[in-house]
Amino acid sequence: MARTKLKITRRSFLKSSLLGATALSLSNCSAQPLATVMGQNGLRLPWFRKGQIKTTYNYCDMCPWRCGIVVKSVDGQVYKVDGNPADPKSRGMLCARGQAGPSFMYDPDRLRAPMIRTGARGEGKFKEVTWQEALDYTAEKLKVTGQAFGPESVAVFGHTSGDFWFTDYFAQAWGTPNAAKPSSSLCTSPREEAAKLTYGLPIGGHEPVDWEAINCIVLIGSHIGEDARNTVMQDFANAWARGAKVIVVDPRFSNVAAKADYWLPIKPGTDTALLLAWINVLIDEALYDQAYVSEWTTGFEELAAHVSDFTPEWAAAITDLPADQIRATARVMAENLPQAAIIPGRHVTWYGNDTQRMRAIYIINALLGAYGREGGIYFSKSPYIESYPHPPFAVTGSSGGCSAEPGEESSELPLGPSGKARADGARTRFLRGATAMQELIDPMISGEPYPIKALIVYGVNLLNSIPNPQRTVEALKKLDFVLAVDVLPQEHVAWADVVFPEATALERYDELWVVAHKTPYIAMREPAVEPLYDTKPAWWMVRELGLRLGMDKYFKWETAEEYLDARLLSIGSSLDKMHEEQGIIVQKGKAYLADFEGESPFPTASGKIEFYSHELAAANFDPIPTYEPVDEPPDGYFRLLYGRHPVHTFAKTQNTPLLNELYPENELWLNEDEAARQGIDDGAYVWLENQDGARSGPIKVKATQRIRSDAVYMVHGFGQNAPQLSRANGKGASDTKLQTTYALDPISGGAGMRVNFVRIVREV
Ligand code: MGD
Ligand code: MGD
Ligand code: SF4
Repeated sequence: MARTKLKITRRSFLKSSLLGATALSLSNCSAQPLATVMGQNGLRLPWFRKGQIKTTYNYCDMCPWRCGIVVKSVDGQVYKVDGNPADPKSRGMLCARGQAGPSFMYDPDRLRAPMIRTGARGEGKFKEVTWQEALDYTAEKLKVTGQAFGPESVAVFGHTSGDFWFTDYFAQAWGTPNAAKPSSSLCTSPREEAAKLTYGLPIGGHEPVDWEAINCIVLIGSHIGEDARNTVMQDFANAWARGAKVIVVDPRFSNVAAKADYWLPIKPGTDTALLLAWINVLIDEALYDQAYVSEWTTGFEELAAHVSDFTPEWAAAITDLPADQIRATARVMAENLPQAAIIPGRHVTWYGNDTQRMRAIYIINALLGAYGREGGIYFSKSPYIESYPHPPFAVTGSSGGCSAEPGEESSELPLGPSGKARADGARTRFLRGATAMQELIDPMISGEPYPIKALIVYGVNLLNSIPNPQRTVEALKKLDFVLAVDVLPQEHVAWADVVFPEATALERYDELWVVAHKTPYIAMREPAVEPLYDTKPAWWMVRELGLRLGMDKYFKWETAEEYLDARLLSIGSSLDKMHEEQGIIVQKGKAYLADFEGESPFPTASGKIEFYSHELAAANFDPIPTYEPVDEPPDGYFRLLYGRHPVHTFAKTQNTPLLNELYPENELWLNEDEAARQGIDDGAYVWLENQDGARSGPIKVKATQRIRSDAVYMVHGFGQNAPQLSRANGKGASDTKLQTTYALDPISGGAGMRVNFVRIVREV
């Protein structure tokens, strides 16, 4: 198929709108057909006058927040994406990245046809083949690997919203417990594990903050505004405009710190000390919600004794924050209880002791009486819908992650049909229902505890998402077989034996998006246009592989429509009906304590929020959070911090034409005084070298007072080494490549990534 050269820019978008207005006025003053008049004037018809507008419903795949969208296309071309007003998450609004969905889809660098490797691994040399050849070849490789080493020797890594088909459906039907999502152990696993340990419920994909009535918002390393989740920004802005107090704890003066009543520029890695001191103040000054604590919590006496020495003065010496500011902020929270809460962060794998930090956060929220109270943290409920009625899978248990919803997770450790647990099992103590992705790399290299010989990578940016990519490359060299399923020729694709090019979210049906929420809801994805080039959806790929691998009993459905209709029938709906109802089904929630009519909403062993965890004590972990110091940067080095940019998602959108135009390369935030001390000008290019000698590409310095002098900061996702990505290749520096080490959180299996240090190098 011919290359589609469509360049969409803000200017051309505005121009097309203006052309629309011109066309309307021209059409009024002429008897000739509009297209003719416009042609005579050197103008083109605006998209919405080109033909019949087709409307389809979908959920945005430009980041894991997955806002409901309405897609407008004409004659097989997508022109516009709007927020779906019926969707409780987008409420008719979108962020810049969501608006750029069509730009992502029409990226001319997209993968176009299935490919089989011809050169050496990593060389990126492939031949285009038919789907038949690619599928037969892949099925044969998987069959041989499974027969020789057992089904668990195939690992499946998956992310983006189509990952269900590979990471959940295919992996479980095939029988491997080694299926993992980066959104678990590289992102949310400490907050999920801490939540289950403390109050018995996971947080789930949608953080249950009761934004409408909250009066005091505390953000710890959550940079709303740069973390540009659409409605979270709107919710925050509304609460702020209502006058809610805002406390931001961040070593960097983030965008949201600029809106705060209190900015606490904490020394990186010392947050647990601050949290313990806040607990100390709340208890010592009897500021906590005493009725709530006595009714709904256990272990208060132990907690009070534990924190008695952790005074603001004690924490001040550790955190670099003034003791009176620590005291003052604790009092502000208490003045607003129970409409006060520390927002559960999202990317919380920081220093390796992250579950304990998250537990300290939840303990404070409980002292404030926030759980199940209006303006605090509500209870999410999963919507009711049946699974597709397939025979029991060979492995049960979810691979977890940002998108795992409460009620869908299994508390059992998944076992393969050969009785082997997942290969990371020995290394993590709890991590229920999820696998630590980064811990599966070692078995690929060492063969211990048993060999992993083949890897399926679906929608994971393998070399830009997992710390220590140098080790991942070593694993890629050792594996017998690698299948990459992606839409773009990302860096890791060059290491695959077979490449399956996927149709993007706007071109395919997908599993329903089932969201635990205050108002539980289900969203649909239907294609707006036919897939471009020779691309196919994941559901089709797994079915074709399944049939070739003798897994017919799981693939009785022939099309995604058939599969989805079977699920929707269980709630009296169908794809057609959902389409008529704007693509969304909303159910009734159970958000507050009052909705439980005296029953405990906390499914812990005690039925209460557990300040003291007997489960942790039994496993020889601290039953109440303690502060553990982290390593200091060596002389001449800075701690490497990283985060989001509002117009980019992880390492996936740097090549998207519209977004690349807005922010083409990242910058190094360096304290202005440090820059002056080292004689580095604002805007100069430097290189970074980490504690293990790993080097970055050149990065432009942003000399600023907005960051502490012991740390530097960059936006994640840049510095990619992927020659086929014509816009992103080699632009900016990669935080991942400077993360040659991580600190494993022994409770959640999370990979703490903020334990790397860099020094500035002036020449290559
Ligand atoms: P992305 O870079 O978005 O991140 O980890 P990833 O999900 O790996 O990679 C998405 C991949 O999916 C890309 O290769 C993209 O081309 C591909 N893709 C996009 N759309 C589709 C599709 O429709 N189908 C298919 N098959 N592929 C598609 C995210 C993870 O990274 C997370 S959740 C967090 S919070 C961590 N953040 C983070 C960080 O901030 N810094 C560092 N250094 N590492 C991090 N790792 C974690
Ligand atoms: P990070 O981006 O890692 O996580 O968003 P967040 O959960 O907000 O946040 C980094 C912030 O933590 C920075 O401001 C940094 O200065 C601060 N920080 C660093 N070290 C410390 C420390 O020791 N203590 C404290 N208190 N603060 C520290 C991630 C979230 O973003 C996720 S997980 C997803 S899935 C979404 N991804 C995403 C995206 O890719 N792009 C955009 N634009 N928005 C996104 N929103 C979501
Ligand atoms: Fe899409 Fe933006 Fe919503 Fe993420 S926050 S799902 S990118 S519109």
